[in-house]
Amino acid sequence: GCGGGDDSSSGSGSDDKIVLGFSQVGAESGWRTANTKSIQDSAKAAGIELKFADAQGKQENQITAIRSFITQKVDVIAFSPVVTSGWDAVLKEAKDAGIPVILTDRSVDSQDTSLYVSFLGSDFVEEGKKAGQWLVDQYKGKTGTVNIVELQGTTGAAPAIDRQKGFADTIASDPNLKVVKSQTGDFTRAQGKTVMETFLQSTPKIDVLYAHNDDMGLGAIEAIEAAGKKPGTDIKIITVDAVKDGMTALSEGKINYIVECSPLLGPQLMDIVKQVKSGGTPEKRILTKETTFTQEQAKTELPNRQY
Ligand code: GZL
Repeated sequence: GCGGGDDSSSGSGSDDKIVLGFSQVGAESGWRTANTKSIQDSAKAAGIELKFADAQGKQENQITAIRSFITQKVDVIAFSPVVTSGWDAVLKEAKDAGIPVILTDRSVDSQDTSLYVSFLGSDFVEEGKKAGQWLVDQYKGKTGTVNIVELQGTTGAAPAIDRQKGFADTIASDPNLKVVKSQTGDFTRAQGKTVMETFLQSTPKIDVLYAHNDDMGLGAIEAIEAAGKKPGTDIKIITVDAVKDGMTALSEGKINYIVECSPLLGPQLMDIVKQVKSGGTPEKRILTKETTFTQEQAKTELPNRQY
């Protein structure tokens, strides 16, 4: 609009530029880096002023950032909640301040769903099911126990909770498939390697690794090779994300199957922001499109990967 806005109006002077406050989890993985780039590039392309805060993986930093956005009277707040619980108070403050909130990537366990206008992100239970189904198919008709170790994502994070659930529910159909160890590697390469080292020391026979993201899988590959075993052959590996490094390992036969989880949420997020600002009502739950990749598919797909 022209002229007139009072001096407390948000934005950079002109009061018709939308100001979006975004609180990001951190920079723990290749997926997160790509997600941040998608949000920053899309805001620029959409002419939306982005106030971006990196929480270094700490919930209290996200809460502080959201409170700061409220004080600055941004037009819209969006964030990727590092864990599912503990958000009701700050989301109520945003609601009371009349600032709409959009969840991206990860969800919250708030019972009051009026605390956010929309949740844009993957179905992590579905991702876990896809991972589990591939394993069930691999071992169909075979006998003998299959020892699975699992590298969980960040404790309390929606993708960690849901990927574990979807996988467990699906492999339950084959009593030979057993998760013998399951521990968090916090979605990072470094911790994936460290935890895999302890799995290798404590578990004589490991047949399969299920890692909740590529980065932990890639760290585990380093540990597996250091132990003189062949990743993808001695130990089958399933991961989630399909970032470039993961897809490269898949094409090299070090990973056996990757369930894609798209980080490219920026364009859809900006559409939702504009819709909300123009008085529209976005879908409450917006799913991202994603697929799965085998070793064969990785070879052809790799050149197309944007992240
Ligand atoms: C999933 C996202 C997860 C990725 C990890 O949407 O929250 O967090 O799978 C990232 O790579 O760290």
